[in-house]
Amino acid sequence: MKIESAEVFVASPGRNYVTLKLTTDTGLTGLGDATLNGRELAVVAYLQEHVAPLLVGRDAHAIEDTWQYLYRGAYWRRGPVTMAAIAAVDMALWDIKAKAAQMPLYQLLGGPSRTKLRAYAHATGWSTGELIASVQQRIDEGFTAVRIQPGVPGLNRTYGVNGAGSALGAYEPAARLALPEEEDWDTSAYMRHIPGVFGTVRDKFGPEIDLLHDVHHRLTPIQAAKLGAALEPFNPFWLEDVTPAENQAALSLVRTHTTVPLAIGETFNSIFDYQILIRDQLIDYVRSAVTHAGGITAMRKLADYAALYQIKLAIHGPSDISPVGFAAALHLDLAVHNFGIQEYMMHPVQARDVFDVDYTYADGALYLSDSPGLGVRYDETAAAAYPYERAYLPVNRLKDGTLHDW
Ligand code: GCO
Ligand code: MG
Repeated sequence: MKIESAEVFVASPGRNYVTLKLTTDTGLTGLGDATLNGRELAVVAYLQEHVAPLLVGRDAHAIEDTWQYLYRGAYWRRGPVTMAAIAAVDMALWDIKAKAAQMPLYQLLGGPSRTKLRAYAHATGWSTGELIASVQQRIDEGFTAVRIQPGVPGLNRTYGVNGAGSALGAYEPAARLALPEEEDWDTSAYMRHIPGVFGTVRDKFGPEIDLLHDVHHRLTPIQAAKLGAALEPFNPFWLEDVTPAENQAALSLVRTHTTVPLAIGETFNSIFDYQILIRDQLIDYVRSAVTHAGGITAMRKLADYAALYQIKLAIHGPSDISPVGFAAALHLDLAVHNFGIQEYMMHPVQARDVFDVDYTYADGALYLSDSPGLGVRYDETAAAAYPYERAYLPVNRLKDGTLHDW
């Protein structure tokens, strides 16, 4: 079975998505997600100019060899653009192989290791009152794990919150502006505010519900250690991205001072980005998206490496991972032994016009169907009605204007 064509689609049903479609000489098609929020067209060009011409004529079944060919053959290794392009090809080839076998993809990854995939949703609100209402709504929807992101007094906007009165789950950070939106940040105000928010939410909802929080790369290691220690009485399920982790060793300082579980890696695109974090057990959850870390082939290897150290998968599942990349995550989640939890931010309603998915949500968990492959179909006609519009993720500045991590 040979690859006959490789087509790249860019559409914006509610937000930008990049989708790769591979077609074989036997008429089978496979889909891959190549969406890199704020840098979509870089991946489009990489695929169209440097990958698609190499794929035509290749054995569609040779997934590992194609992965190695695209990874080592580029010479310039790793990086979010390269690994998103490789991920899209990899997902599409696994989709094709599973369709050829007439099996859902998870069956080719070892079969089901569980009956359902526990999911967490985002609760958000500028005020603690709004946040409480948002948590209640997620509980009413059946979630038993909720990420809580409040506004910070004195700031105009902050990560995870659209601002007062925004619709639940409407948080879309990428704005279609000529330049990235500039948000403001105040670490001291944030550090003073968060423990009280956790206390109020715990008082309201009790000890059962799992509460997650995303620090979004904004603290120094010692500040992260201090926050972790301060939140221990409220038993967080995890603190995510407590500090920028290119310097993986920085997490050892955090680890020394707090037992709060740590989740890292949504901006990572290679197993090597995790090597010290996993080897030294500095984290508890691996966060990369299948779309950003080289696809199913790479994520499976990462999952198995993490499993040696009792570290679990918590694959990145925001609205800017397309339903194709999200479905790929679910197939991996179902098959691996060390599944932790699946982020489920949901997609814009318009995305349903373009992506027809077979996965479902019910009572706090996600479920896959037995349809062959990834279980996602892409409507190219519908996609054409949503043309790409450039959108940037925000940047962040401190009160004195210093650029800070967003
Ligand atoms: C998360 C992430 C997202 C990112 C977004 C960037 O935990 O889901 O932090 O909210 O900010 O994916 O494009
Ligand atoms: Mg995050």
